[in-house]
Amino acid sequence: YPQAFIYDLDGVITDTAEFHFFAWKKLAEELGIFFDRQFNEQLKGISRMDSLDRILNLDPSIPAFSLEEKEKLATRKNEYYLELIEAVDPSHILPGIEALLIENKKANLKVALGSASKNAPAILDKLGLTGYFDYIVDASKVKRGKPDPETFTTAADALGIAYWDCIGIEDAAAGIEALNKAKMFSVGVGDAAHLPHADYLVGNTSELVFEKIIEQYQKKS
Ligand code: G16
Ligand code: MG
Repeated sequence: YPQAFIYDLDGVITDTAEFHFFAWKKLAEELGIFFDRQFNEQLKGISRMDSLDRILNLDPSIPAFSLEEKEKLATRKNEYYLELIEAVDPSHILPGIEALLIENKKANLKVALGSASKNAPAILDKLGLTGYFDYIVDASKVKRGKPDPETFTTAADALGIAYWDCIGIEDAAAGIEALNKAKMFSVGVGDAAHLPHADYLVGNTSELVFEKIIEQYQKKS
């Protein structure tokens, strides 16, 4: 039987992925760089600086920025992002998520957050979900972001739970890769084209049903 559930934040607990997209798009357009939703899939779960690098790489004619300039650009994106998330409240919790958290607690399982976002603790607070979490991993706690497994192994280590006793839920390819590398059971939210390596895949968060996830986990182990 599993011992812990580790949740990704953006795209799993709430749809801040959409706000990241708008904030990056605004910054990119100011630099004369244009990108679409398909490219945006590559930014999901990726750290702020790595996301900026990927966007700047889209246009070979963009001059090389110094680290200081890049930090300014990343800060500007975060300012746009903070404006957009100001309105986040409990109505922004994705369907099925709070019910799943309640089931986790009923089953006496540990619950952790494994997010690449520096804003993760503030967003959990705005959603009113902080009380469910035994441990929160955000960008400040890890050296190597997803797809490196460190985000998830840091959470399991803090909880004192073996990696194979953990179930992780992710909407990003980089996150599924991180979970698989950590030898955790990976639950993907999205479509098979983006998340071909998930151990168990659901189309959206309302399909995240506790018993079904446990059943799939037990089939694999
Ligand atoms: C999230 C998003 C990424 C974002 C990253 C860093 O990760 O998916 O798009 O770039 O956090 O966010 P911030 O700029 O707030 O530090 P996750 O892991 O919660 O999906
Ligand atoms: Mg995500």
